[in-house]
Amino acid sequence: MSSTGNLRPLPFTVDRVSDKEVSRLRSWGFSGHAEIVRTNPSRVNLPPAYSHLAHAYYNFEFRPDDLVLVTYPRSGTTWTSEILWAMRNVGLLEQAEEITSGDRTTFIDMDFLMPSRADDDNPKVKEFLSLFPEGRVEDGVVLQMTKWHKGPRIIKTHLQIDLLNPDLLDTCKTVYVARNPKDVCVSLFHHGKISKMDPFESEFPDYAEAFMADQVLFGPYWDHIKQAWKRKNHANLHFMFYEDMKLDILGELTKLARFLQLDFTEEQLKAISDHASFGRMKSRHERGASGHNHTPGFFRKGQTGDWGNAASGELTAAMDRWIAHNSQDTDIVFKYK
Ligand code: PPS
Repeated sequence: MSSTGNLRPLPFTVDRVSDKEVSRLRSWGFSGHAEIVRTNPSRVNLPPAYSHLAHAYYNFEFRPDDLVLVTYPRSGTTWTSEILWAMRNVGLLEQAEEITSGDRTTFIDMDFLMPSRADDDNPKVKEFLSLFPEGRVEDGVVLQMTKWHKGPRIIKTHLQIDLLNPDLLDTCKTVYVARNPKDVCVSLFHHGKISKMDPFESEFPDYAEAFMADQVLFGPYWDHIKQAWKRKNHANLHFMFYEDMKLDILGELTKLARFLQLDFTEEQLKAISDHASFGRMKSRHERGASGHNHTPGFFRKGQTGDWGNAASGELTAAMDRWIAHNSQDTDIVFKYK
C-alpha cells in the first residue's frame, strides 16, 4: 500500500502535539512519549508514526469475508478476537497451541504502535521484504501484509470508527466490544505499568485524571463508544459489552453466532467458550502460545468491578460525575458489577 496515490482525502487532520503539552504528559506519568500526534477535530492522541499512515488506515480496503473487531483498548479485544477465530475454526482449536494469536488474527495498529524499520532484526520485517523486495517498510508492514493476505481475515483495531474506511460497515461484518469506563481505566493503568510501548509511571488517581481528560492514547473514550453505538442497528455491526460476556458467555456467543450466520451445536459453543476462557487464554499466553510476546500481567484479573479496589471515594465521585455528564446524550447503560 502506498501512502500516496488515489486515496480518499482525510476528513480530519493529524497534528503534532506541542512540545509543551508532551512534556506536561510526561510529567503526568506518560514517560514513553517523546512525541505525540493528535487527530482533529476528534482529538485522538496517537504515536507519531500514525501521522504518515493515517491515509493508509482511512483508505484500508476491507473485503466482504473480513471480520473486523473494533474496541477501545482494554475492553476485551484479545478475548473477543480469540472467540471470533474459534468460531471460524471450531474443528481446529488445537491450532491455537501452535500458531500465535498474532498470526491467527491481525492487529493492524501495530504499524504505528511499534513501527518497523527496514533494518529491523524482526521476522515479520524479514518475511515482508522476502515477499516484497521492493516494499516500503515505512508504509506499514502489517497493513501491507494484511492487504495481501488471501483471507478470510480477522482484523482488529483500537482506532475509532471515524478514523477507518467509511465503507467498513457496508463491506463486512464488524464487532464492537465496549467495557465500562471505570474498569477500562483501571485495566489501562495496570497495563501502563507493564507496557514498554506506552508506560505510565505515576499513581492511579493521576491516570484516572488523564483518562477523564481524554489524554490517554486512543482517547476520547466516550466518542469511541458513541461512534459505534449510533451504528448499532446497522446489519453489519454487532455491539457487545464485556460485562455481558462475563455474566452470560454462552448467551453472548449465541447472539454473536447468529450475527455471523454460523450454526453451532451447544457442545461447540461450550468448546469455544472454554477455549477462550480467561484461565485457558492466560495459560496459553504464559506458555508463549498466544501471540502477544509474553507480557506478564497482560491477563490480569479479567473481572468486572475492579474499580472498587482501585479508587477512593473522592475519585469515584469525580468519575461518576464524568460518566453522568457524558451519558446525557446517549442511552448506553453500563454494568459496573
Ligand atoms: S488490549 O491490550 O487493549 O488488547 O487489551 P484487551 O484485550 O482489550 O483487554 C484486556 C482486558 O481483558 C481481560 N481479558 C479477559 N477477561 C475475561 N475473559 C478473558 N478470556 C479475557 N482475556 C483478557 C484482561 O485480563 C484485561 O482486563 P483486566 O481488568 O486488566 O484484567
